[in-house]
Amino acid sequence: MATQRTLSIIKPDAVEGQHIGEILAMIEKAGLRIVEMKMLHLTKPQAEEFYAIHKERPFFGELVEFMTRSPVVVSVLEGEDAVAKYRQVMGATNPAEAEEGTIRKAFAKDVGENSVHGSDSAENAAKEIAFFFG
Ligand code: 3AN
Repeated sequence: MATQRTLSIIKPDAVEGQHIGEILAMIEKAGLRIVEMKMLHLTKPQAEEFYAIHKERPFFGELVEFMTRSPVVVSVLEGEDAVAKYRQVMGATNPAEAEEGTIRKAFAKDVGENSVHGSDSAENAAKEIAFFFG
């Protein structure tokens, strides 16, 4: 498997809980390199565009509200098989199902406020990296 890039977002719940440092440490310990990073406060139109794929889902309004509640930390991670590796470090979408040692097991409250986002494919990673870093 070649070197890949993926997009990570540390979401408002984790920023509010002051877990940025611990989450970045977990990412680096997993062998992923942080190659770009910034903190920003998403606007409603930005959050709606980023999550456009979920537009028809019943939780869309709640998701946009949550993602615009506080700043987020967006980063590009690089490494062998980075997309799958970061999904592993994140843990399951529902933190109740997340494995011990994962970010969501450690910090996430529920399926809505689940602390981190990671791209789900190399194709989406390229789109999401372009969305935030041009
Ligand atoms: P993942 O973030 O693990 O890729 P997705 O793509 O299914 O999971 O969901 C995207 C985001 O939408 C989740 N991170 C979560 O914040 C939100 N979400 C997913 N399912 C629900 C739900 N049932 N209720 C509220 N928010 C949800």
